[in-house]
Amino acid sequence: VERIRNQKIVKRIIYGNTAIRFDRKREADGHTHEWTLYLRSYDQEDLSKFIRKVQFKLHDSYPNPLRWAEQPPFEISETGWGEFEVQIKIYFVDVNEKPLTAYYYLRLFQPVFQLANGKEMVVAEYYDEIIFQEPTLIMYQVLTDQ
Ligand code: SLL
Repeated sequence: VERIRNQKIVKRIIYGNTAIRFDRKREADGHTHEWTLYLRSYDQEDLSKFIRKVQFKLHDSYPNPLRWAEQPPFEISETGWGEFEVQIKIYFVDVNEKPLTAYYYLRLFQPVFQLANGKEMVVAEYYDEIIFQEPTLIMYQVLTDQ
């Protein structure tokens, strides 16, 4: 595989989640919140230029804990009652670039923000950087728009 020597390209990303509480706990399964978990660019870039798909591994209490997002927005929505650690695996456009694994703690209760309509929403986010050290030629091209 051809790689570009002495090149390092950094992409700034955010992973996070929003959550909204139900009016009352759902009797059937005890769920209390609807949430959305996402990966996005810190710089409003189109991540699909270099990311092929994102795998979110949820808590084992979920049926089919492996969830996929194959195009932007790279996000999934679910309901639940508890907070837990999510494994986020990022696959790149060039399969020769090894997938990247990140960990994120999904939050349902804090921090709470007041919406304009008087409702409350939890928004939790984490900043990170993807560093491409000596990227493959294909990755270099898509990362630099060439
Ligand atoms: C942990 N905090 O990290 C604990 C458990 C479990 C979250 C969190 C619902 C799953 C379902 C749900 O919210 N699970 O009913 O399908 O180990």
